Amino acid sequence: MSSIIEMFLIKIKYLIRLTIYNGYLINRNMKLSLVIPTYNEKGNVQKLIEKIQEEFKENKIDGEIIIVDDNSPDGTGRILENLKKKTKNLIVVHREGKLGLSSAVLEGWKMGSGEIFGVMDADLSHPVEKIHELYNPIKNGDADFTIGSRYVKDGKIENWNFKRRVMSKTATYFSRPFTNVRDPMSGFFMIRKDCVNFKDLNSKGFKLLLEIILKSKYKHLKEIPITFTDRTLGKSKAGKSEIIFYLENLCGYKKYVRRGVKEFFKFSLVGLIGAVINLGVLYLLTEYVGIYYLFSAIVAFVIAMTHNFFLNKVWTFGEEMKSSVCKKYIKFSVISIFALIVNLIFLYFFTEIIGIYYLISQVLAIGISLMINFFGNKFLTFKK
Ligand SMILES: Nc1nc2c(ncn2[C@@H]2O[C@H](COP(=O)(O)OP(=O)(O)O)[C@@H](O)[C@H]2O)c(=O)[nH]1
Ligand SMILES: [Mg+2]
Repeated sequence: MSSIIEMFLIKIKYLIRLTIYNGYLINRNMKLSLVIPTYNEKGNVQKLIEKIQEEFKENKIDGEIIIVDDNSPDGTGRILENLKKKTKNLIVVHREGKLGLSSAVLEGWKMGSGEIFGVMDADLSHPVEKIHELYNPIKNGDADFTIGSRYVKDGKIENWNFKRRVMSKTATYFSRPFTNVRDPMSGFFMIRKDCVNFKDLNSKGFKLLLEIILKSKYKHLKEIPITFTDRTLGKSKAGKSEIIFYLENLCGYKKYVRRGVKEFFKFSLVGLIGAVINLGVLYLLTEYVGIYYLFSAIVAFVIAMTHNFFLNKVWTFGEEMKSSVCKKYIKFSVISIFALIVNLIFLYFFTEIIGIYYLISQVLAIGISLMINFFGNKFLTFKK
């Protein structure tokens, strides 16, 4: 009886909290502080600001535009000062020199008085008419982080040359160990201010979004498809130093590597040690104990597999040493033997049917059986 009352009270509390929380999010017209970093964008800023104002008006967005200019030699700063006189929701921050895109965005946000922080490029590459699609889900409480994404369904890139496409895709692949966000390289995103952990952000160069994805406290992230169009005026500032900054940033993200990726590396390492044990035992039993080599091979396989099982249980998947050993050991053995059979089938197929040199075939076959072994054991033997 008391547990029914307890459940009832928990439900009531939950409903009250939900009403207060949603009421707070939906009824208030949340203000947007949209930061735009500029460096030599004199041909673009005026048109961009006009388009943003239209978008704000059409969609009833309470928004301010914060432009952070790094003393652009082309005079962007002067144009902005003139525009400021006519535009009441425009804030212009002048910095003394080219200090980088990420730091410009962070400095702009510090000036913002909104509850939602946003960022977009000045060169009209990001579709201004999508601002409300990023803003509304946060305002309505359906998301606390939205990203204008080129790499989700219906997202596109127009007019980028082959080199730019390859560079962007490669940078995105490098981010995969850390996040499953499809476009963590985007420069067009919005986030609820209270999710951002300012003191932890120290990204250098262009790629602030990835750092925010890794270091912020958010629950619902949404990627909104956008069409990114290459600039028609001015030049890109993305250069070699941005690549170096990006790699430097990645080196600092070690502790943010996704659990599945860590598990895969540990599992592979355990397999490698297991292979050495297998060969060692085979050699010792055959040469020193004098057992027939095919029997030694069976004993070696069982010893290596047992080693792999316990090390994976405790180290790779973080389980207690003694919990349900028997059942799991049987599952692990079945999957390992199945993976071994698949390995042999592919070794035969690649060597005999396709005609690949047998050692190269074996490398490919090991790759396939490793996948079967890892995913089979992760989801069947050691599932959480
Ligand atoms: N304030 C500031 N803005 C920058 C800097 N580097 C680039 N930007 C701006 O950041 C945005 C993206 O830069 P862009 O050159 O278009 O990069 P791309 O789109 O990757 O080719 C544009 O609005 C640039 O004007 C910088 O060092 N400081
Ligand atoms: Mg650009």
